[in-house]
Amino acid sequence: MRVDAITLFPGMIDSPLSESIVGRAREEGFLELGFFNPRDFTDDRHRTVDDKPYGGGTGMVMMAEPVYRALKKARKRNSFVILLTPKGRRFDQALALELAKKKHLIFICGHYEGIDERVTPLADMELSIGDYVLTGGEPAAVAVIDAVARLIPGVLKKEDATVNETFAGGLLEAPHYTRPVVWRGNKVPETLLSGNHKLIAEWRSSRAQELTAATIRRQL
Ligand code: 6GU
Repeated sequence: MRVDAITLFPGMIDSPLSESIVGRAREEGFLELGFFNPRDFTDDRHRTVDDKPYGGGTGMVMMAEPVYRALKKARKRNSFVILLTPKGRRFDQALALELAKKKHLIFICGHYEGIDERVTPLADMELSIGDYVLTGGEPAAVAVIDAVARLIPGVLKKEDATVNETFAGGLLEAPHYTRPVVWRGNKVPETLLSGNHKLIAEWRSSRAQELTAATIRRQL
């Protein structure tokens, strides 16, 4: 899959997505990540990308034209364009699965008070990662790209891929434990030490169901 981000601060996305599983997915060619900086699509000596809001008010607004030109450069025939904004549709696992089917995603990241409203129609979807306000779309792009990248076939090991189907089925996972058996007086559940694979599978299934029910109750 190819992903491009239109951002004034490419390092905010490139750096976190160079580590761990997604970093390896990029090295191995499962994910190609590119950047287009609106500042590179300006004509004036100061490379201006923002200006004061019409009607007054605090903060600055990103100008439409540099974003438009960057998008024009990034766009291919099969691109799906996502505008990151706190007023967008809430991101979830079901949408991650949909986005993982796309050949090319383009994320437009606003910064400051946002982007001139007239760029909104250029996007196929407005997306938010939750009901709080970030300094810009970049940390949201990181979260969305991470969630999508791990669903690309081959990115996770075979073992993990099944786990992932479980989550797609709407369940959270049972808790995990590793060595030592007793840590600061706290023992690993007996069933996990039993060596009885059928019993362990049943234990994990019921803990997953309890955890999912408790999480849904908490969110209501
Ligand atoms: Cl996509 N952008 C900003 N600036 N804040 C957010 C967000 C996006 N999603 C949640 N908060």
